[in-house]
Amino acid sequence: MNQVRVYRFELFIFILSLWIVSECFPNFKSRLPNGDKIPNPCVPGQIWHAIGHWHPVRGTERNQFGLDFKKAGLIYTVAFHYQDSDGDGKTNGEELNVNLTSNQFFMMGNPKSHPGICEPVASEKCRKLQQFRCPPPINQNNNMMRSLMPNFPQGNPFG
Ligand SMILES: [Ca+2]
Repeated sequence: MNQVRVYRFELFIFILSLWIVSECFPNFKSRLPNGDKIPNPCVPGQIWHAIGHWHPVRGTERNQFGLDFKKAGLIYTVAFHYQDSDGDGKTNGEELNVNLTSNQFFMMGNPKSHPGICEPVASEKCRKLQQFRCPPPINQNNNMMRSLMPNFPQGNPFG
């Protein structure tokens, strides 16, 4: 019976952690045009979910894009659109693939690059601009993903 309680508690903690992770970023992403499609500069084909941070899924330290967006009041403004947060020579609007016409923003397609991380990451220019190094790719064998998974007791908890 105690094993069932432990199992339920761990299941609750697991669901709670998933909810916290899912609730932290969608609001931030939804405030930016194309914010939910930012390409991962380290792993082609993957999405960088925590756009304003130095890690693709964790709310770690903010990158300059996240700091600038916070300074803009978490609103995609004209000034923020023309800002080059990561210093790579492309404006935030260019990287997000957003045009400004007649005071309206238009998404022109998928984002072209990450507006908070200078790319290509390993280039000499970007290494001078930022201390960023690519984190290990995320997959189910990754330790970070394992740390999010509950440690269920062995055996049948209902047996
Ligand atoms: Ca840029």
